Amino acid sequence: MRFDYVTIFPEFFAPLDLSLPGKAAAKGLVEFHVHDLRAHTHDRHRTVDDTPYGGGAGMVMKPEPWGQALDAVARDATIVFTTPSGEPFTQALAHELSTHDHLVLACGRYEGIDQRVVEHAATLGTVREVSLGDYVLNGGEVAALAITEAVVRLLPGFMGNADSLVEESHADGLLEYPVYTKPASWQGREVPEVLLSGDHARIAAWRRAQAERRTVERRPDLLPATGAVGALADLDVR
Ligand code: 6GU
Repeated sequence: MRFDYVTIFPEFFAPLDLSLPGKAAAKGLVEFHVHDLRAHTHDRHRTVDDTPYGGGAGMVMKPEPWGQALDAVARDATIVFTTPSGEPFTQALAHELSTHDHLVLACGRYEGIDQRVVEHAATLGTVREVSLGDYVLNGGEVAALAITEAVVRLLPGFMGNADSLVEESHADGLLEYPVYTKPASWQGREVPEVLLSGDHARIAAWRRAQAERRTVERRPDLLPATGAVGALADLDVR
């Protein structure tokens, strides 16, 4: 799988050499290529932005450098524009993107990119406008790194242990249950007794109830309208 990044801050992508993406690259599972948008400007000041038509605050990224940059790297790719106005980035979208062999991450800054760039990109490849969540970042670079990490860890052959992919937060639509390791007693705080019991059925029921409780408390929006959340009623976890 190949990732291309178009950005005015190529230095933001130094972490791709580290940690998880770095290991995937070392294994030959992925390639990362970072491109400076300003390489596609032609004026002395290497201008990438201008004032918005119709007025208003802030600056808009100009179409010409973007058009040239995408023409150079994005043919037949899936082109992801990172923007707070995009569709939410989810684990489902990470899975989908992980099946594509060429992603181009187009990182907007300022108030956004001239919308005609998105239309042009759709003539080159498949476009997604994607947001990390309901808050505003100064630019899409950090979002592009987050998307990269979520996608790369799903690539076949990357994770050592397939179970750790299945048994994680959101894989079953619930938040993850709390986890513990040794020692069994730490600073007067005890690991829940059930986890030391060796009773695998009781442990599974306790974990399910804990996951449901967390989801009810923190992310009720993830719960199905009815049903599916039953273990809470059976166990005294509150
Ligand atoms: Cl993808 N970009 C920016 N600039 N802000 C965001 C975001 C993306 N997702 C959440 N906030």
